[in-house]
Amino acid sequence: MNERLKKLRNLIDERACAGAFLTGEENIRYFIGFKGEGYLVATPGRCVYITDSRYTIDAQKALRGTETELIIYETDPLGTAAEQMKDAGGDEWLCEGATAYSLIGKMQDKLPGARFTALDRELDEIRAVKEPEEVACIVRAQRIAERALTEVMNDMKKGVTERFVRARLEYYMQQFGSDHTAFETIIAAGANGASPHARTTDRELRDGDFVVMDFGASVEGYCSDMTRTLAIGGVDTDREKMYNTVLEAQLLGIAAVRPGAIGRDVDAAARERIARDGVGEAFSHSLGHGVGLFIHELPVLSKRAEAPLRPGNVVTVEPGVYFEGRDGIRIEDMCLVTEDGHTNLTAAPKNLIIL
Ligand SMILES: [Mn+2]
Repeated sequence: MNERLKKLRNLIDERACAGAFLTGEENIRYFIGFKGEGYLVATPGRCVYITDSRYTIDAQKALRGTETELIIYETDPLGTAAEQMKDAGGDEWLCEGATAYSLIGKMQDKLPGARFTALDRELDEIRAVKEPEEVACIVRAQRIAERALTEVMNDMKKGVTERFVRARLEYYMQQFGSDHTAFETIIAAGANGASPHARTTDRELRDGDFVVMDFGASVEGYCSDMTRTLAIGGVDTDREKMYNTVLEAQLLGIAAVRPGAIGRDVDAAARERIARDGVGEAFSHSLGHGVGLFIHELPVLSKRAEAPLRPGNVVTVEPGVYFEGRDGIRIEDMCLVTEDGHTNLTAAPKNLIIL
C-alpha cells in the first residue's frame, strides 16, 4: 500500500472518522501522487479521486497501478463525491481548514448528518516527515538552483539591476529543469537587503553592495530554498566581519539539527552567536522552517517552537541580520534530519564571494 495513504488512513482511524474529504491540491498530490483540480475521498477501504475531463489522460496515467480510483464527473463534482461518501459508514469526516465554507454547506445538504473537522495541523505533521523519494525531489530542485547560481554569477556586475539578475537566475533554473520558481525570488542589493522579504526593484548593483539572493526551484512539486549573500566589488572589514558572524551563527544552527532537538533550541544556537556580537536585534525573524510541497511547512525553528525534530524533516537554517538604510546579510541551507544527526542538502559554497 502507498505509504502516504497509509498515514492518512492512520489519521482517519485515530480520529474514528468515516474518511477524509480533501480539496487542497498539494495535500491530494501528497497522498495520491497527482495534482489537479478535484476532490479526494479516502476511507479505510477505498480511495477515490474525482476530477473533470481536462485531467483524464494525465490522471489515468498517474493513477494507473495505484489503488486510487479515478472518477471523471460530468456536471456535479460535489454530488459525485457525496455519492462516494454516503456508504462509508459514518458521519464524521476530516477535511482541511481551507475548504470553502460554502462547499461544506452544500456537502451537508447532500449528506444530511455529515460533520466535517479540519485537521490541518495533523495533515501538516504527516507531510513534515519526508519519504526518501520526496527528499530526492528536493535535492534535485536544490541542485538546479545551485547550477543557476553558478551561472548567474557571470551576469552579476555593477550596473545591472536586481530585476535583471532575477530574470537571468529564473531563466537558468528553468533551463536546468525547474518547473517554476518555488516562491517569489528575492534579489536585494545594498539597503534593499535590509528588508528580510524585499521586493525586487530596478536598483543597480554598485561597488560595496551586499546582494541578498533567496531563491528556489521546483521539481515534481517539491521546493528548494536557499539564500546566499554575495558582495559586489568588495566590502570593508566591518561588513566582512558581519558576514562571518552570520555564517558562524548558521553553522552553529546547522550543528544543532538532529532528531529530538527542540526547534527553539536550534534557533537559540544560531541566535546566541549573533547576540554575542551585540547585534541580536538585527536578527529579526525565526531561524528556519520545513520545506516540501509547500515552501513553508512544519517543523518551525523559532523562539517559540516547542516540537522536537524528527528523522525525515527537511528544515532551512537561515539566520540573517538587517540594518535599515544600510544592508542585509542572510545565509540559508536546507538540512535533512537523519536518524543520528543531519545531512546538509545544500552544496553551494558559503565563504564570502566577491564579484
Ligand atoms: Mn527559507
